[in-house]
Formats: sequence, structure tokens, C-alpha cells
Amino acid sequence: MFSRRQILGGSAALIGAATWTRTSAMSLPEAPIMQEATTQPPLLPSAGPDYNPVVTLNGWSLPFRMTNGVKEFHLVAEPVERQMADGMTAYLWGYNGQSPGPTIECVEGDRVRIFVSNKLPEHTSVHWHGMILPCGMDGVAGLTQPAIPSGKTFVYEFDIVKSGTFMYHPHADEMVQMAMGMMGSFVVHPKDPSFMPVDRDFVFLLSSYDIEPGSYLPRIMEMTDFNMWTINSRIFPDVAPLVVRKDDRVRVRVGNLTMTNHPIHMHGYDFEVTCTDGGWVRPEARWPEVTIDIPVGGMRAYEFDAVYPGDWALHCHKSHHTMNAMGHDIPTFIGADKTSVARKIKVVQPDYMPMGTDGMADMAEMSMPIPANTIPMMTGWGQFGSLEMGGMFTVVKVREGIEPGDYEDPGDYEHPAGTVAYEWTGSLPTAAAAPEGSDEGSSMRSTPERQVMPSGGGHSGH
Ligand SMILES: [Cu+2]
Repeated sequence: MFSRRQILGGSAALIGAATWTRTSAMSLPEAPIMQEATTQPPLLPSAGPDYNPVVTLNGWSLPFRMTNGVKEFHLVAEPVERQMADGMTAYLWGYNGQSPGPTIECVEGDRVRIFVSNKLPEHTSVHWHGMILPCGMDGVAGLTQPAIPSGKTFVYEFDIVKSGTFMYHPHADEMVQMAMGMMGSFVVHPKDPSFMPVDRDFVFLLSSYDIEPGSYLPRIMEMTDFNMWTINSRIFPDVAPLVVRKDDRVRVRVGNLTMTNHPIHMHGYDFEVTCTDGGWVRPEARWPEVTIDIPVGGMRAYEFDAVYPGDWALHCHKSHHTMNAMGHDIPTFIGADKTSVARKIKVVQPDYMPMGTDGMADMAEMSMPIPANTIPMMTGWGQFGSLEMGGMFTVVKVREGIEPGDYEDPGDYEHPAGTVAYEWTGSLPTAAAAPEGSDEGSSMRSTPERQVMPSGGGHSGH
């Protein structure tokens, strides 16, 4: 399928659906195709009002063209191969070469015309989740429009009446098509660029799949027991980090299209939810958080000032959701003595390793043979060892001196001397400085002396 497409100039990762355009209708906008699962640079607006584009983690934004003042996009619903991690590819359905599909970005006040071509083997439709639009553009097959048959192109056209954080997904054979990865983010920038400005603006969707280790296709009938918990159809350790320059104002927009809620927790900061898929949250209605629950079928955007440098974990707090493919029917062996049974098994299976009697950290440290096309359930290495993580986990990397447009992984955080937890060996290092103003040498400080730091989270002036 890919071989018939032609490579465009500019970006090697973008492939134009030239065949489709030529044979279907000369007036259709180009439908770029993305072949990479890496985070693409933000797409600066090529026409129309200016805005600060978002960065889609392990994703990209869909280019548009202007036709008589209307912003035109072309989505192609089609089977895709999505690299979920190095060594793990899934056969999904998505849009324009990837799952999730490209992020659509526009500006409050725009009129958009979105062509949707269906290259799936069955019909589909697109629902524009959270948007205020004419009922007939809402994308519910059967209710507000006929489904888009396989091989056909439909046109959605409406005015963008409010800014905020939205998404799109099918509303036709929805259970199957969402279980196969059909979804994308839809970000509407405010008409007034001085409204809620941020320096870094990230967006991603949470999705889940049930892919048997060694296989490629999600089991679509699964209701609860998924084994791939993803950030934009990527799993740790191959979810891109959120690279942030110190003192930047940062927004993180998260949507949830799985079948359970995800308490998203970010270390090192407190922050405030400033937007939902219903719109912006008024300053007087916000409160500080370090974990925000992303409901099923909902979106939350939170903001913070990146004043604390470091490598800060960002993850779902359901501990099974920061694991890769795992069996849930494994007995618990903690405290069990497997010595004698291990001796017997080794007679017939010399490679047998008794595991799990002291916890499961040994799973991450030894590399056991695993089936093709899967990655270990607990993995990822940092500068101090194994992270024993997977799934919905990534890192916010706050650094001094990062250029505004630079999203390259800056590597491991260099901790200032004396600021890393260390082993007690009987005495404190001489430089173990007590904070200024406290009693020299006193490491035990009573609570009343503790200084309360002003909150780093709350910009409430907007
Ligand atoms: Cu979760």
C-alpha cells in the first residue's frame, strides 16, 4: 500500500496520498501520511491567524490548505502499522498512516472543511468530540448522517466557535474501531493570542489494547483486561519525554479513550486543571492538584510553571497501567520457598528460574527470552538502574538553557552535588548542608521551622 504513494519534498516522513488525490477528485486537499512514530516538530500555521502550535507526543499535526477562507483538512481512515515501542508493532486502524491520527489544529473563528476518506474494509464516521457544531456534522452514523462507506469520501464543514481541547473518533462500529486505535486530538487555539498563553503545549490521548505477546492484532472483544496501556499508542520506555525549558509556562492536554479512568500523576510540581473538553476553567474554579483523574471519554489540560529542574516522572497511578504485556493469572509467590520444587524442575528444564519469591523486581533486571514482537513487562533504564516501568509512563525533563523550538531528549538530569538520596554508611558527608538559617548540623528540624514555599502552580491572573 505504501509503495504506491509518492514522497513529498520537505519531510522524509510525510508521504502524500497522491494516488488517491488524482483518481478521486482534483479538488481534494492532499492527505499527508506519517511514517514515523516519533514526535514531530510543532507545525507552525501556514496561513490564517497566528497561534502557538501544540506538540503531539509521538505524533504530528495535520497540514491544511486555505480555500476561499476555509481551512481544509483531509483525513484518511485506514489500516496502519503502529510501532508501539522498539521491538513491538501493532496492526491497528488509524488515520493518515498512524494511530492515533494526526492532531487537527485550528483557531476559534475559523471555518473548517474536513474531508474524510474511508480506506477501511468497513464503513466509518467521525465524531468531533466536544465541538459545538450543527447536529448534522456531529458524526453519529445512523443518527446524524449515513455512515461513510468503504471507498467513499465525506465532507464535514462547520464554524469553530470556541477554543479548547477536543478529540475526534469514529461513531460507527465504535467499539471495534476505537479498540483498533481510531482517534486523534483536536486543538482549537484562542482567537486572542494573549489569552492563556503558554510556552510549551503538549497533547496526547490514552488508549489501551489487548495484544497477545507475540501477535500483532488487538483482541477487540476485550472489555476490561487490556495488556497495553498507551500514551498515544506508545508504551514506556518509548514514550517521548516532555522536554521543557526552565521557567516555561507549560500546558499538558490529556484525553482518555480507554474503558477505565486514569489518575495521571506528575512528580515535582503542583498544578491546576485549566481546561476540559467542555472549555476553559475559570481561575476562581481551579484548585491545586498533583494527580488528576482523566475520566473515560474526557479530556483535561493542566498547567504549571516549570521552575524546578529535573527528570520528573509523569504516569498513570494505577500500577498495572505502568506495566507492559503481563499475565494477570500468575500466582503470588512472595514468601514462598521454591528451593525444593526448583531443584525438581531443573532436572527436566535446566534453564528454569524460580522467580517472584522476593517480589518481582528481578523480572526487570534479568532479560529472559520473550516472544517476538513484545517487550518486557517492566523495563526502562535510567542513570541509576532499572525503572521497572512500562505502559503509561514518561518523563518531564525540565532543563536550563533549552532553546524554544528544541524538543530533543536532553539526556539524564545532572543532579547538583549533594541532592541525590544516598546510602547511610554511619556518618553524614561534611557538606551535607542544612538549609540557610537553620541550626548548624541539625538534620532534624521541627515542623514549625519549615518554610512553606509559595505554590509554583497557580497562574491565576488569566
Ligand atoms: Cu491508568
